[in-house]
Amino acid sequence: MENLKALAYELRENVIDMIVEGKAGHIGGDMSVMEILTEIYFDQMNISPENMDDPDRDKFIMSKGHSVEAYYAVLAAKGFFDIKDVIATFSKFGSQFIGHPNNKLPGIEMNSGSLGHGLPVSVGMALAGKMDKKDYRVYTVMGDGEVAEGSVWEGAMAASHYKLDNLCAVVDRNRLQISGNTEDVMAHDDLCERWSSFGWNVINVADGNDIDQLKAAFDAAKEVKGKPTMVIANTVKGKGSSIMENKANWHHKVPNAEELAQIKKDLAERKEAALHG
Ligand SMILES: Cc1ncc(C[n+]2csc(CCOP(=O)(O)OP(=O)(O)O)c2C)c(N)n1
Ligand SMILES: [Mg+2]
Repeated sequence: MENLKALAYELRENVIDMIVEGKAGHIGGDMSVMEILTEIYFDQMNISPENMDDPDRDKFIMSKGHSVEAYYAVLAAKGFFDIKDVIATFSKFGSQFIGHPNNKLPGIEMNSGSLGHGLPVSVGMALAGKMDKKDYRVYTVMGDGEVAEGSVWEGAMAASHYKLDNLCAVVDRNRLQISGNTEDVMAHDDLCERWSSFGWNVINVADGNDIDQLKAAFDAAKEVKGKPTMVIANTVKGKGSSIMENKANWHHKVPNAEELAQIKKDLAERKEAALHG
């Protein structure tokens, strides 16, 4: 599907099916991150099942690993595995599609889910790329609750110290984490200033669920020399259905029959609007 806006809604439908079938899932963060992953995988990165052994291909780390359902949907759409297998087995005993990313699956570079580790590992990969004189880029996506982890800031320091302009990190700035509003749990509303004071080029994306705005940010990041780029993507947790949007209790939740009907209807309408808008 060439229309990435519509694709992001179709992938959300896959996520809902996974979560309902598997009776588990971090639904809110899956919904907020979908355009970020779609734009990175379908427009920015040089990566496919065919080129995984190419030392020059781009690399991606899903640091907010609890949003694995969104990650599975995107990887399946890229051809790494069959979405039917994911939906049928997600989170079930014996399934390879477990509740956090694991690197035994094709396309997945790093086990994640313990928050705060994706950026430091991405820094290592980007530094290795510089040392080996490779042209690949490294992308990673963190949650806005996740950036309270101390290891994130060690990675931030190292990335600017080593001038890693081949590294592009994203914060899925949905303003909610597991227990509520990020500003109540660990305030960081000056997120842009913090990252720029750590020596990063910072791009604030006003609507982080807008493919066009994300594209402009990632395209601009590629032109920046001597600094890593942080894309702060201002998203909506639960994006796609008003019953989930901006609601902390949808961080991890399985919709009941009534909620499911509403979510499916809303997603289908938004997909239709994206197709014809
Ligand atoms: C080190 C660590 N501490 C705690 C958790 C439990 N946990 C899972 S998701 C989550 C909230 C994350 O919030 P955020 O980063 O904002 O993610 P999003 O809103 O995108 O779902 C927490 C605390 C974890 N996975 N890892
Ligand atoms: Mg969050």
